[in-house]
Amino acid sequence: LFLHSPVPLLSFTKLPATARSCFSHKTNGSESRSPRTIQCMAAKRNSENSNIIRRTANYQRPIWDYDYMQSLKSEYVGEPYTRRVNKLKEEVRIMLDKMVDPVNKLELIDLLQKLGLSYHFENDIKKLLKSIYDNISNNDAWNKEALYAVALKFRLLRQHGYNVSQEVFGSFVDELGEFKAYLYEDTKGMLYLYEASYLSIEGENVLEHARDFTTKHLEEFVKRNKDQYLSRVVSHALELPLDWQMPRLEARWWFIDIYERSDDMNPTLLELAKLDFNMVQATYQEDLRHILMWWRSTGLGEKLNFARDRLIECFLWTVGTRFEPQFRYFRRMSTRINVLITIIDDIYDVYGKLDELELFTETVERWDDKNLTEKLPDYMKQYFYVLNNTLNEIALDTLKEQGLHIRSYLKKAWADLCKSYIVEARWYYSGYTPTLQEYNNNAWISIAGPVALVHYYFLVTNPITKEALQCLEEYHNIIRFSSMIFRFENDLGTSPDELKKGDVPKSIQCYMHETGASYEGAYEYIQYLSGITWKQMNKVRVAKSPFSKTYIGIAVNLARTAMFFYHHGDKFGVTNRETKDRVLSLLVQPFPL
Ligand code: 0FV
Ligand code: MN
Ligand code: MN
Ligand code: MN
Ligand code: MN
Repeated sequence: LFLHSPVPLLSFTKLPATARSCFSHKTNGSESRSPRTIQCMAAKRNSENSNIIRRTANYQRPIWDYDYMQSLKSEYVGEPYTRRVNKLKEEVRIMLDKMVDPVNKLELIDLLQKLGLSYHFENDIKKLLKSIYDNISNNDAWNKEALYAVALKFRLLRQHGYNVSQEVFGSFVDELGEFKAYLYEDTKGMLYLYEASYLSIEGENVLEHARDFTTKHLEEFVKRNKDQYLSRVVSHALELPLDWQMPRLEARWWFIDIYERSDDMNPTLLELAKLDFNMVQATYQEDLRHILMWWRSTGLGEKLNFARDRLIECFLWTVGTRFEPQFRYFRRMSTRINVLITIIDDIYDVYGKLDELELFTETVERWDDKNLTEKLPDYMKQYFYVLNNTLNEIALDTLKEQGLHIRSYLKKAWADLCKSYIVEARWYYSGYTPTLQEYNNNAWISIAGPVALVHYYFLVTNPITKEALQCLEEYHNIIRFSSMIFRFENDLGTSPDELKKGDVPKSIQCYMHETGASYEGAYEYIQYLSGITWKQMNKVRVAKSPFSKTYIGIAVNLARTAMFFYHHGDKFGVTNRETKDRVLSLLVQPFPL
């Protein structure tokens, strides 16, 4: 299905002049070319061994003017705004307290989540969901409720880590397990059941079945009711279900495009959503100033100009994983990690020669071995120094705050990453195509989810526990599944261009090679594997865990952010289209109040 949100977000042409100036005016040849045509070019480099042929992906230059991005300064900071937000929050809390019917309360919580406001009401929400879960054995009450109410309850409970059973849908299915026919006319029920089905766990047949037929009925509904309000909500959901959406983007979509026009729009909520959005955006602009200062200080932008310079996009990724304003430290540091990952990936996939890559891998494995470090070619040396400094800074912060030495955990994660990269590089240089299984066993590490999530853990966790450290080191299933989804989605979005520039065969190509499937068939199969992995991750989300809700949320959001960046192509490598609009609306432009 290729429905897109019917009302586009702010488009570039409609922006005021000031907003336009945030784009870099520096151009090079690659910008005038179609961004999808990535050409395989041989570049010559003068070095010890002159005339080395290197690949270059000819990536677009950054589209953002970093001076402009660094100068962004929102007016939405300080007393009067905080006071107003607090007053509105109080009103919402009173609203929630006054509600008698638990279903109304759940609808309000759902709305608060969609509008990106639920982080203000965490305790209230926790208490309410706990009391609902504790009363779950009271099946009679569930049996009397409408489909949408049961589906909503089911989804919210699972989203918050409660392992509620699919049996709650028992009263809606007949003896054969078919949903009863009268339900097909209930579009709201169908929609809520559809969204609930994305919280399902492997083997939950009722929900699997529900996903198929709700999709079918909702597609028909959209066809029949093109212009309706509900139909816009439904097509948005069909495009990407709620639980797969990157939260901050979803919030912006809900209050700008949808909630304002809803019949039961509540002005207090709408005002809070908009004001809070602008205030949170102000903290992003502060984050950006820090990150840009760091980036300039590294000198990597000039030195490694063959690699993707995607600072702003890496920050957008970070906002995708934890958007709430209090996670400043996480955002500033994790963006650095994302940037460093992007560069090293290009060194291995594009620019580096095999012997350099072997040397770099060994250097990272041994880390403090000066003999190796000194042998690195200049471009790698500078990168490695920056990497080392960044890790030391994070390790020092944790040492100061918690008295713990975490450097070995960070180094090991980078060693694992580089070892997975070198496996791919060797495959590439020997022209080998692995089986899908062989590829997957390596690719969930080479996507960099594990290395990212190991760092993210330390950036948001205090106190760090022994048990969690153990699970982190073994790459707990929440890390594995999130990374696998990231990998599958990345392959779906990036492998066409990767093949053109010269890269190892990715999952689609391995599967084609192994089974003789067509491109379309293989594409569908990898999509299917991504879907299965979501179900496996859903199981982990509701299991007992050594990790905090904050951290589990980050792992899930990493997969959601991958869904955004790679759904219908590569929005990370190619950023002058949809990604540009999203950066503008989430990071640059306050919502006019
Ligand atoms: C790798 O892209 C890359 F740069 C990513 C995934 C962005 C970094 C962001 C985070 C780690 C959050 P590419 O498609 O080149 O990756 P592969 O693994 O296919 O080379
Ligand atoms: Mn789609
Ligand atoms: Mn790559
Ligand atoms: Mn790679
Ligand atoms: Mn890729």
